[in-house]
Amino acid sequence: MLKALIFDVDGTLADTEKDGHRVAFNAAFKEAGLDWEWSVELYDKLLAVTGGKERMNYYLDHFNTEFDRPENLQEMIAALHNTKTRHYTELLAKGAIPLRPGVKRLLDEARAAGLRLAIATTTTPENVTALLENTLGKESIDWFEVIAAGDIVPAKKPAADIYDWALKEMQLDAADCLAFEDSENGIKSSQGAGLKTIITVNDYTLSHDFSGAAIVLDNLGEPDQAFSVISGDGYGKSFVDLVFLSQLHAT
Ligand code: XBP
Ligand code: MG
Repeated sequence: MLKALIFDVDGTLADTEKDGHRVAFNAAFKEAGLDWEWSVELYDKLLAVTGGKERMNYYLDHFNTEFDRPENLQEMIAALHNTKTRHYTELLAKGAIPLRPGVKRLLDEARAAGLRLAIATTTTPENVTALLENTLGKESIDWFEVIAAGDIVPAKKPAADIYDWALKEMQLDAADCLAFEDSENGIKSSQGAGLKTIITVNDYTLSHDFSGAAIVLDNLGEPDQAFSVISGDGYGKSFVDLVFLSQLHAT
């Protein structure tokens, strides 16, 4: 029986990477007097690694090997990450990033039907709160029974740990839930936890491998704005609602 929906945040609830996280990283680098600049193209490559601190390390290891590393590199990265979080949450407070099509409608429908809701993301908890507050209002934080985020588990996506953690907190079997993701690292994580997964792609994840997804869509769709099916059976539907999710879940 379908009892709960578990959502990724970045790329799934909102298109946060290109105009949100990337911009905030660059602002943090500038503020620290660094000449690091993450272009849209470079950021595509850096998205291979989830988590902001992990992404900065990956950048230095593979794209800026000539950087003269200080002895306390991890402290420096942690400080940069704090500054980045400040810039990111400020961007969200300005309303810079809207929710993706169908997200609010589906959350409303799920709540009205008594489905349980959770979040499983690699992003920092403050970022989740800021996104929810600035798009759905302060009270929306409480719509989610569990917000599994950031460093709560040591191994970030593609490891299954964050989904395993959320399922354990909710005392639910993976078979009674559906996950919503936008990326290859995301679906590896959700499928690793045994979750059937619905994918909504974005510009950065269009070419990812989504083998095994319940369905791959361009977005969740709205009654007046049909989704496009990229792969899978859309059952003749034009937007994702609970009837459609029940069909996907049962198949
Ligand atoms: C999201 C991420 C995050 C954000 C930055 O991955 O990779 O790292 O880019 O967040 P997913 P922090 O959507 O698969 O969870 O800087 O707060 O770590
Ligand atoms: Mg994502």
